[in-house]
Amino acid sequence: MKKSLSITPDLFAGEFQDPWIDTIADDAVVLRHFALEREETLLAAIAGIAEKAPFRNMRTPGGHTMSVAMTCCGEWGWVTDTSGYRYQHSDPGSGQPWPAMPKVFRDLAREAATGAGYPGFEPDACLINRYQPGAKMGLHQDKDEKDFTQPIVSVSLGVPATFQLGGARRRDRPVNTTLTSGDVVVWGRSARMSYHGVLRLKPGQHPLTGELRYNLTFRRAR
Ligand code: MD3
Ligand code: FE
Repeated sequence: MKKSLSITPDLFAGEFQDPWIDTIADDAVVLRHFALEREETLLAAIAGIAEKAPFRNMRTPGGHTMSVAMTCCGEWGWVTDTSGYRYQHSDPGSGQPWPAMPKVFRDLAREAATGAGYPGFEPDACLINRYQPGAKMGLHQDKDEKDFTQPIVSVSLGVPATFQLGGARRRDRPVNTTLTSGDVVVWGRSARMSYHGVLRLKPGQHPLTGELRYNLTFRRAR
């Protein structure tokens, strides 16, 4: 198609930014599309990890089975069973150490943390959550880590989800934000202990994950 003049790019020059930053609360930012160019690489790495440490629906201390399936990589993996929540070196399913954290994971977590104002973040734990349609995560705090001055980095892949961010108290009214594939959330300091959760995953399709959503959560456990 021939165009005599192309004014649109000039009109909008400098106005489209990809990625861009949304602040969702004090000390909590979403780096929109930050991981978009790494989606396929990240998903291939998840598949490799799941071959060695399959996704499982773990039990909570209260005796429920989580609707989100999980696996881990890195030095420490987060697990739950009827005796409680904890970090451990080995996969309870196999007794084997968790698979190593791939360089693409480590690099992404460090770059995102740096971009959000936390240079030098070196995660020693990566929890990989897998949501099927209908899966959800109720409001909770991440408090099984040792050093709450360390930030947390979370990467969304696949079908979009509604993320709820509350405050320091469970009763603080949460604000909702949609996290789409490639979005990276970084939170620390005053937001580190905020309640948060994920609403029931709505049926959807993503070209690379089908009906599924994955979330990588990078933390410093020890
Ligand atoms: C907290 N996973 O595994 S954390 C978890 O989508 C967990 O699977 C979520 O919560 C998931 O423990 C992603 C996302 C998040 C984002 C912003 C926050 C947690 C936050 C801001 C403040 C506090
Ligand atoms: Fe959490």
